[in-house]
Amino acid sequence: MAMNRKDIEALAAHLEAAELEARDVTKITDDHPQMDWADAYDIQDEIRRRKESRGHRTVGLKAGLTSFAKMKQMGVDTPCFGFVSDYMARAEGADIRMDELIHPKAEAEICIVTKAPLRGPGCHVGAVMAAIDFVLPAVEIIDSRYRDFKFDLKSVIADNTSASRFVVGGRARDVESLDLRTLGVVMEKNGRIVAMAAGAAVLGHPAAAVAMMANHLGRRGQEIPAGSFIMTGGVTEAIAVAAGDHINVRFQDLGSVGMRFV
Ligand code: OOG
Ligand code: MG
Repeated sequence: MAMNRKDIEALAAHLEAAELEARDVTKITDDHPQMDWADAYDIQDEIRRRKESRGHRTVGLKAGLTSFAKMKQMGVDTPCFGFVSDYMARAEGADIRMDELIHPKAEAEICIVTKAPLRGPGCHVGAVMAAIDFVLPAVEIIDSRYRDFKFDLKSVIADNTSASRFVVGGRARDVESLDLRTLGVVMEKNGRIVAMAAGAAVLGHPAAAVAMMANHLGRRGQEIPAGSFIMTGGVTEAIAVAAGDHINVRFQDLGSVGMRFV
């Protein structure tokens, strides 16, 4: 840890205010170049503590930058992990208000819900598969608090991996009836296909993102509890949206997830 508790708390307050007031800020490593990985996750944990202390529930975990398309788009080479809160959830088909957001982008995500706890180190795809209760599709709306959506990995981790809104839709399926690697995803904006991929785009297998998350949390003395909703990361690059846009994502065997931006 390179930063003291006071700086961690101040940066968490700074980034959370930017989120809640929908305004951008400069990336925090510009002013705090000494910040290390533990500091970045400590800032994120402090944002989570702040939200929970105001009564918001943490309703899911997310892996980010797990597909090559996303890593390439954002210029990073390592996945990151964050969380989503109750107030970020929107219903399938909902209107998503642009005036609450800065510069949102939509991404298609294969999600799982666990039925057993997962704890690293040593968590692997097999252990994750055994712990999956069911699989379901979602669209995540990310909204980096950083100017022009430009950041480095430490800054985006501190900013809770750009978490902003998410929509779970489609239908839940048993993992036994799916091949998560070949599961096709077609993303449409205003009726036109804008991106497509298969589940293997996520670290070769979406369950690998969950194993990586369990190993990451294990290093911080935490685990993935049973009953966790987990987004495994965008399968394609994220797509910028504006008021009036409609996003619809078709997931093979899992139905579709749509929303409109207003
Ligand atoms: C970081 C969050 C990435 C994903 O699914 O890759 C993410 C970002 O790109 O702003 O949620
Ligand atoms: Mg995501």
